[in-house]
Amino acid sequence: MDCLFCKIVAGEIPAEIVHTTDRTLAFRDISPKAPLHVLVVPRDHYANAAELAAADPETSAALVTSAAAVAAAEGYADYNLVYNTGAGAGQTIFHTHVHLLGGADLTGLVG
Ligand code: IU
Repeated sequence: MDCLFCKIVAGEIPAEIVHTTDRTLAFRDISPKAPLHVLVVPRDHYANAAELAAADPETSAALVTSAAAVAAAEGYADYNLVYNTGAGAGQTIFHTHVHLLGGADLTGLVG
């Protein structure tokens, strides 16, 4: 399967990795949209967050705990987690990932 994030997980494509667990990998987004913008992905390939949650709820939860660990390590008590699902919602990489955003003001959008 030709999947960019599978290749990052496999170490075949470089990324600025900031956190790893046996289930997850977290790396800085190449085109950051906030002062802190990290992507957390499962090591195994699932197309989107719902598919991951249905197949492997422990790893789905691990994405959130990994994101929280990164936010804490980077000094962000407050942060946003965003899962784009489907091309119409802006998903461009179909290996599920949660965007960890710190220092972004999304309050007018969702709050
Ligand atoms: P999306 O939710 O599928 O749109 O998010 C994909 C993200 O992957 C997006 O924010 C890109 O900037 C990011 N990205 C990356 O970090 N490294 C890459 O080589 C590529 C995309 I291509």
